[in-house]
Amino acid sequence: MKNISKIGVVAALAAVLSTGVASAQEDQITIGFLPGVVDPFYQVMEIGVEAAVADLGFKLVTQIPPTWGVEVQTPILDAMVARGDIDYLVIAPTDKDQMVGPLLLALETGIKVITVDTFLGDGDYINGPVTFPISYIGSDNVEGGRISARGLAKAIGGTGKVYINSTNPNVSSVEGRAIGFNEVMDNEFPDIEVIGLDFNLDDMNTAVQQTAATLERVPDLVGVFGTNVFSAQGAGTAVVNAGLGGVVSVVAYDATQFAIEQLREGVVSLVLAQKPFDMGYMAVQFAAADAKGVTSLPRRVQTGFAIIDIENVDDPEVARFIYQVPN
Ligand code: T6T
Repeated sequence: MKNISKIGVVAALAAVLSTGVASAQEDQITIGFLPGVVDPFYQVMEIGVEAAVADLGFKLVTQIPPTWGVEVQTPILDAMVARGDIDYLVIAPTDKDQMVGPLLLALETGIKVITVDTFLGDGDYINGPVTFPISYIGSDNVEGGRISARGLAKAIGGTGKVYINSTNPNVSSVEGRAIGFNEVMDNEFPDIEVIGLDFNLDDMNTAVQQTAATLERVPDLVGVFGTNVFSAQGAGTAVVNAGLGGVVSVVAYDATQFAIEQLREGVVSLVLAQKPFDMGYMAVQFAAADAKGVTSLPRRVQTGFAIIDIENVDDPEVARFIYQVPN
């Protein structure tokens, strides 16, 4: 996969911003926003989308699936397409292969696609099997998995058994996190054993049960990697319920208030904050740029992380990336 230079991104955004006041043509642009599920991560992304839409004077149609999955997201997508007024769709595909077909149908009706947070195919929109989206704007999740592994390894002193709780197969984001995590554990920490991975289907209660079962089955477990909001919250809850807070260390992907509380309590040792506001805001800016005729938009933008631990959690420059959502 190609890395996009910062210069490329800045040039593209400058092209948008230099247009000044939104033109009449831009005013007519309607953005469809279809994230993966209701959760704090996508709520912050929605705030970013709304901010950019307001700044550019666009229209916005948002539909948020109540649960994760192709079977839920596809009919919502079809209904958005059937409206006939969406120009650009900002979507987090819930499966890297199965959402290709439904999105191609949307494309055929003239809707241009920008993927955020998750990608289609292998995410290489230049040379990969899927090239029709304008761009993928999101985290480098393999790298996020590597960061998580090093954080967990440090917390457990570089030795012992650890476990991964994740959401679904074939989702680029969480799949990448597990790949990066396993890669680092295999290559850098010979005394750490990854004993397995469970899929909780994006359900926190399932994550609690799975982690509790693993804690019983593997009494010498010392660490858990929760690959997203629900996985990490479920893992942390199970560890606390078992009275193992501070004994079994949890690394939490996604900076929810819950994860931060557990960091302060010593249950979680590291929280990886993604930048969902940036993903949402930039996706709408990319739509604006494309509509203006910009042809050199980066096909992939990595939005980066804030790595939060007990030492820096109160530093405003770090704390600003904790997901703040309206109650
Ligand atoms: O971790 C995020 C997102 O990046 C992932 O694709 C799905 O789960 C979350 O939305 C958190 O619940």
